[in-house]
Amino acid sequence: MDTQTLQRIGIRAAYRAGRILNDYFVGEFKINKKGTIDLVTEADLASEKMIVETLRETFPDHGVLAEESGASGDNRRDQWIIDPLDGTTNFAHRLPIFAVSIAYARDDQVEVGIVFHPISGELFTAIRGEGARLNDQPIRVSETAQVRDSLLVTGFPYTVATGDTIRPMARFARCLAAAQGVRRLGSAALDLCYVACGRFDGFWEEHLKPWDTAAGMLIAAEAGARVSDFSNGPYHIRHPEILAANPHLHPALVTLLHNEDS
Ligand code: 2AM
Ligand code: CA
Ligand code: CA
Ligand code: CA
Repeated sequence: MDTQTLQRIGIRAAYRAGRILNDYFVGEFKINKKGTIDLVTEADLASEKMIVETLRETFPDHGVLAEESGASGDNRRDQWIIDPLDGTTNFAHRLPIFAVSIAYARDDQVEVGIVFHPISGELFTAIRGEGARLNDQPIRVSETAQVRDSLLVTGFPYTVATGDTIRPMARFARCLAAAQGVRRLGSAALDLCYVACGRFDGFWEEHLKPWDTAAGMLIAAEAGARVSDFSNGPYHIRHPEILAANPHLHPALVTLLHNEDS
């Protein structure tokens, strides 16, 4: 199966899901709790169903790893990694910062990444080795070279409610003190895409899942970002830490994040 076809069908699924999310966003939807602060809405479920059905029309034998339904199909060679609604907390509060994230991985290597922000119509795509695009135009990371001039973005780990707060907060404080500014949008997929197109200069977060980062990290990497863990080790979608930044800033951000006492 050629990557163009994989991308085309993935985009079809993202557009169909995006239409569903936009409709729910201005209408009524039920919200359920998966944990104390972890939400799932009817929109997450409807979006995921549409994505999986659309992919299965063309790729009935491919495996699926999706946030709400987990892993299905025993094909690990060809796998779709899906977040049907990245930014559910925003969505539930009617804050228009959420996305659909769809990645195709072969033998656990992400080959195609698609992130769609249905409110704006912005579609971010990448094919491994072929660069990244926003609405079909090539995109690049920023050229910002000094941390002092950089706008960074992060997410707070959800373990903050129950577990380790000291180290994540120390990292946050160090970056906040060093940067021009730090933002917290609530959608890891969009954070990575906004690094890819240079709106942000760097992004870090921990405790993310494969469906949060699979598409966005390929888009960022193909736009020229360096993607690693906090100690400049290799990043993989099952790794708990991710740092993505333009190559000028990446070493300085590793120093800020990977501090002796963190
Ligand atoms: P979600 O909206 O798809 O759940 C924001 O920091 C990132 O963390 C988002 O990508 C968000 O994805 C994810 N996230 C939100 N709530 C979470 C939770 N309770 N546990 C783990 N990840 C969560
Ligand atoms: Ca997510
Ligand atoms: Ca989600
Ligand atoms: Ca979720």
